[in-house]
Amino acid sequence: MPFNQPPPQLGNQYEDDRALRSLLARMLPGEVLREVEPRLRSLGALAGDELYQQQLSERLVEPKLTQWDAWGNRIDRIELTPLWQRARELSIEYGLVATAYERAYGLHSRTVQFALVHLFGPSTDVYNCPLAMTDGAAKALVAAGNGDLIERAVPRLISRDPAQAWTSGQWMTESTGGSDVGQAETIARRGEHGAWRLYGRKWFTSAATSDMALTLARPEGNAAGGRGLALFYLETRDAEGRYNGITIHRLKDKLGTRKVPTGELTLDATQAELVAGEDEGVKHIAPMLNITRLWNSVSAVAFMRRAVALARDYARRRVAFGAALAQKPLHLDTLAGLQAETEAALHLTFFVAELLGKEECAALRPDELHLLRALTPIAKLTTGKQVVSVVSEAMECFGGAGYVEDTGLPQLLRDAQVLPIWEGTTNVLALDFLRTAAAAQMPLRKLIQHCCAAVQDERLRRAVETIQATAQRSENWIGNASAGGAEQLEAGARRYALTVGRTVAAALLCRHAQWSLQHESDARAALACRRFVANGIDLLGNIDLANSRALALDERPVAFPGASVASSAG
Ligand code: MFK
Repeated sequence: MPFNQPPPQLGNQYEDDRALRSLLARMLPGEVLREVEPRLRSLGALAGDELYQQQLSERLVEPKLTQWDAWGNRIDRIELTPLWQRARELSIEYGLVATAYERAYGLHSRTVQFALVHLFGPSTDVYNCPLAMTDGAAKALVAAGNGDLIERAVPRLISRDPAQAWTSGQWMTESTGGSDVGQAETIARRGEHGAWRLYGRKWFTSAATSDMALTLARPEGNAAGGRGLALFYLETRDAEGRYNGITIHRLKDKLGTRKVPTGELTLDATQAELVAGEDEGVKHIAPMLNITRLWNSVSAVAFMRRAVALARDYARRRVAFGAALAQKPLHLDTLAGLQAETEAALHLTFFVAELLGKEECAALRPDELHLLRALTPIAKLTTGKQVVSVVSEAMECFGGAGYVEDTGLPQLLRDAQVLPIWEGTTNVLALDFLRTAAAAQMPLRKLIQHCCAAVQDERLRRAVETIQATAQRSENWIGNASAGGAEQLEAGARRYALTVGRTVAAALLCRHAQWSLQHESDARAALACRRFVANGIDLLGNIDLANSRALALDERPVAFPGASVASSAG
């Protein structure tokens, strides 16, 4: 018999996730946890078995766009993969969007929702994408206070009835770009009886199969830029099922998220309704962006968790150089670093989810509101960077097998790679964080102090000292950079934002570690905290824009000062 390597296997993805279960045990009141655990357990079982197997067996199946029928009629029919069809049913049954709006668990509803999403995501081929936008659309419509649209669309977006439930698209990106949305070229014209019609090309529409979409367009005569755009609501089909002036040209040929039917489409006299006034569209769509950004963070954590679960299982099975990988010191050190990154990301993300849940129950203090605004982009950009590096490293834990398509492992890396890109790239979000940094500085300082003060265990003292020192360095940096001018501030924004993200994540993990030592007699979160801090949380370094320009553009530097060459961060 030739030697065959054993494939990795997954167990119940709730029961096996010690870090998630410990977090929920601290965050949720006992009666809430008791009520939701059967659902978490059953979704965890599906995710680790049936859905995962279906995912592997459908590896090569992709959504299909058929533009014409046999008789020459333009139909633009998109067929979803079978797993996506199953994911739709399950998302409705498990209330992956509904849970947040039903508020059955009061201010803990978001925590419960995102625990479900965390289990569901990695086994459903990025069906999180339409769910995130559906949640975001409900949030934006409610925030805009448009009674008609709230009545018409929100009950469908949050429905638990498959016959009623809708998903929404978020159609922002045009060929002018996905970041500087203010350049959008879609025009809105008011027709007879004051009805609006849209004309333009949307270049990256996920997912093109949605029942409705929120989109940006410029009412004719409005000023250029983001403020001249208005936020519109449209339904993709009329009562007879015909497209509402929408032509789908093709599905995007993407590196990953290949099961997501992302379309390029044209709007031609598409009927639409204003959501909230005739301008300030970017501002009105921001509540949607903040929700999708949090979904992005949860998806990043979930992908990390999946990659580590597979690599851990494999380490116990795979024998090389005379022993299982799980016995090899260097392999253990590698896996430990990945687990620590995953746990820190989990605590950062679910802290934001907890703040959101409180905000929706009017239970947030004003300083926490600033935290929610600031930590939403911070969690997204921090976890977006972590997930690519963790999943890539986890692939390496399989050696060549991790690089082979029919193991299903490469898809994980390709899908993870979208997370730092869509919903605001790392740099765009770092700049978004800067908008909020002044108001958030004091609340962030208080949060870190509060977390550190909760830690009494001596074994965590050095980690706490590093967290406090890094937080102080960040404050010094932003103070100096603000005084140094706009260019200096912008040049360091990414390093600053990532340092804040990693510092807050470490502080939250440390606080949880103390709780877990006391209430669960479990030192694993403490080990994760120490390891995460040792992985490095300070990415500030010295920033010298002139040197960066010389390096970035490969030009001879005007000067070659010593200090910036000694920069400590990469
Ligand atoms: C698993 C999860 C999956 C999710 C799947 C989704 C798939 C969809 C694929 C996509 O659509 S990807 C494209 C996503 N595009 C983005 O995320 C846009 C990225 N760019 C930004 O976020 C820019 O910062 C932004 C477009 C918002 C900048 O535009 P502007 O026109 O320069 O806006 P400006 O002037 O900075 O802000 C206008 C107002 O909005 C300001 O308020 P005020 O008028 O009161 O000053 C801002 O404070 C406010 N604002 C902007 N961003 C905000 C916000 N308010 C709250 N939260 C925010 N995030």
